[in-house]
Amino acid sequence: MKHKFPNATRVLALFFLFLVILLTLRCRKSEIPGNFILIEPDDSPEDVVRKAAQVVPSARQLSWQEMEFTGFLHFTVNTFTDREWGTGKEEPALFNPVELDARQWVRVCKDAGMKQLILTAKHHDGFCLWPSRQTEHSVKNSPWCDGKGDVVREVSDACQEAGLKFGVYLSPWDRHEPTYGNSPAYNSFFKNQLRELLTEYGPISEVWFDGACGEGPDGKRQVYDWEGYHRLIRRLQPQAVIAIMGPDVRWVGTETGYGRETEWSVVPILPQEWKSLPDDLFQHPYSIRFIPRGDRVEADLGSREKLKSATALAWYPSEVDVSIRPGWFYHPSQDSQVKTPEKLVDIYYSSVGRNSLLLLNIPPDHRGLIHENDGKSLQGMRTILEATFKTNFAHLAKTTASSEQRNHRALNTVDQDKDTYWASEEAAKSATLEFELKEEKIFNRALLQEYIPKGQRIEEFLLQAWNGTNWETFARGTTVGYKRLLRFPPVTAKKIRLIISSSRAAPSLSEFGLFKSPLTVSE
Ligand code: FUL
Ligand code: CA
Repeated sequence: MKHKFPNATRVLALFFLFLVILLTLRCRKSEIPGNFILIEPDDSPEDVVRKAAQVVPSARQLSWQEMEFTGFLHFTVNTFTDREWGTGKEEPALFNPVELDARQWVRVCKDAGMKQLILTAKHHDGFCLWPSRQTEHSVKNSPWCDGKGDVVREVSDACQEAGLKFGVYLSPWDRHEPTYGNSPAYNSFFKNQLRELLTEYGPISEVWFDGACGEGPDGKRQVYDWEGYHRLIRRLQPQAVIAIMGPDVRWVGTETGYGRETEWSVVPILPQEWKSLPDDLFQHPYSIRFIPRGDRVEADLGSREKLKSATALAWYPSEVDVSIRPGWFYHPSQDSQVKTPEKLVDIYYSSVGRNSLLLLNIPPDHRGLIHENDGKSLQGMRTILEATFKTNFAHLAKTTASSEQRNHRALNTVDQDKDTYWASEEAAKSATLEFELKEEKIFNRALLQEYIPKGQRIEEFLLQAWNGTNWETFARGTTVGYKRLLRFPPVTAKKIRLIISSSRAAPSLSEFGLFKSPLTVSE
């Protein structure tokens, strides 16, 4: 009798606990924001747009995006043979960068503002910049450091010392390896190489896979085990993004340095590109494995029109890869064709300023140093960008919005902290923000940043200045995303307003800025 009451309470408590667990499990898939979402056959076009606005970056995608500007280092036997693609028949003895100084590479790139370096550990010719145990075709059979050198080690150590992240490019296409074309044997060879890189060089933040798949000996075709490669990376370096032939980072579609004016980070995924898996190693929070097939090069990837026929959507942000020289590898004949600081700045606005990450290639020369001309151009680029962005005239401007949420006030857009943001009321699909500067200023650049941990929403906006009688439009744009930079002829004003005329869901903005560039050109 004595225990009856407590027992009943216990049963009741257990029942409620069970109910809570059940409800949490039921809600999980629809309520946890993730970077992949399925479109159901009965979803209306409005449902699809609403769903697109719910897709958010994974933690690894977010920290990748926040780097903004990173570097590529193309270096191998090609540097000594003056080629872009090696044949695989090069003698390792060719590789002898007698003055190699990875700290110089890192210094030059860090001074330019880069936050990560990706090294070609193995390009298509198969020569390994580290003493791989899987092949003899590597630095260990070169005269450099008497065969005891390791370029991957030098660069990863130098990056770690300088506080830069480190990534690897490992070409699946291998023109040297005899097993290439014998799919199972080569896949296991490739995974063993990948395992060496992922376990012996500290943290790896990006793995860059090119999709090239040339013929093997006797015309045999190699079938890559992408799922196996991805699985290995997720297990050994879970924080690393897998780029291009991977689910985290998308190739922008050109090698010119110019991204799309309208760049959606949420794009449709084809039915043959994804499947459900019993674990969630790949795509949070659904157990989805997504392997891109082919390049996405069209001008429009993610508009409402494109969403209409989608069966699944993923957060799949774009990376703009481009070389500072015409070639990816160093060629002495191109010493006078290094891109100018102005050209690099133009590329910066057209990549970082268009919701992409800039991956700029700086190929070390045959001495094993970054050439003086490349260093000079990078310095010049840095000087212009620093001069432009050092003073934000909108900082602490008096800011009002057509609507705002209590914890996400309009003034959060001018506090120079990208982690605080303004959010309009939930039902809004458009909004106006007004900024009153402390005094009249002349500016020719503007910055907008959406708060992407809540998704990408803005579809169209314009910027206006008060001329004493009217609001005059001086700039307009479509998507914003992580970062949008605009260039326009100088405007003199004290009051500026941003009209977000179309948005997929309640618009939000983490930062707004107005700047004056010393460059006279507006392009
Ligand atoms: C391409 C390669 O074929 C080039 O040589 C270079 O590595 C570039 C970044 O990717 O597809
Ligand atoms: Ca802010």
